[in-house]
Amino acid sequence: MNVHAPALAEAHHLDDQTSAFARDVIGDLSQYPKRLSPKYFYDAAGSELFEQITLLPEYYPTRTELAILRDRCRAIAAFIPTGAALVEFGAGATTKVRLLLSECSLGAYVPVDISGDFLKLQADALRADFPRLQVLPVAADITAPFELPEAIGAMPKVGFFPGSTLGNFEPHEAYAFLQSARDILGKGARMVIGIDLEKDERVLYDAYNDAAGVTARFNLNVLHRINRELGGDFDVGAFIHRAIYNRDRHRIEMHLISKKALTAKILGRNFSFRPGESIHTENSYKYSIERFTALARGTGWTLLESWTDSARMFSVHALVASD
Ligand code: AVI
Repeated sequence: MNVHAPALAEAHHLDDQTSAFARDVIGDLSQYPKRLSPKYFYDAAGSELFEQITLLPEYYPTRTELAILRDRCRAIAAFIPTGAALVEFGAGATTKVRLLLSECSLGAYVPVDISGDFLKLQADALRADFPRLQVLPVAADITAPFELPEAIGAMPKVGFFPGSTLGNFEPHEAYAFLQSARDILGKGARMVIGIDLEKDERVLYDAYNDAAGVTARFNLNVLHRINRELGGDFDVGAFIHRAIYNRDRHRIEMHLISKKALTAKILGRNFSFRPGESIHTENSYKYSIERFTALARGTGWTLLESWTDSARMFSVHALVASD
């Protein structure tokens, strides 16, 4: 379907961000199979649900990565040159970077995130705890090129991309992101990146099908968000959360499945669902260290060192831009 964003925005008095959301939702629900982009999970309610996910007993990635960063912070800090600018892509909560800050002598910390308000709050909290640290937030979409602050021009640059967010990118998007990060950081750049690893399928399944149902609420929240922000009339109770491991494609897939035949109206358009029909809402790719190394190499990065936990659940990698 051809979606004319300006006309849509004007007719419904939408601001820029909401009209981009409207355009993507209408376009993606007009496809077959239907889909929605995982970037729309993270409104205030979705971000709060994601914070709850990171604390779930079944969701191992966050606590495992934190343990690696805590246990290996000396070695990771040794990889970050003194006086470097640490550029965090998609800076959420600052828990992870704080582990590095206490070990490194940085010239500046540059958190980059699309949510300017959230970024400002995080930056103020960091300045209060690390008064000598120069914190220079940049409000930008990390999947598109952006400018770094002039003040860090002369400093060595180190990218920081924890959380295995790269796993939510399609392989071609992951490739483009790594290439673009290298261009943004420039010659001699370094990067510290967290990547979730392939493992026992049961462990993966449970991590995305928690017993308390928080991941289900996180997934369903995107329909509530469409109702809230786009005046949609989704019968959210008629959908169920489904997460499966797709072994051939090395990814967890999240879907919302319609329990019955129904129609949802969004901005004057009707979307019909058959019983059992899916909206594919997220992929979370799991890598082997070999496959990640090959991806990094193909995008102009050389792997210098990898750190994992003893069960090899999660990995953190030190990359250097190849000349
Ligand atoms: C943010 N991202 C790395 C999470 C993941 O595991 O793919 C998002 C998530 N989806 C369901 N649970 C967590």
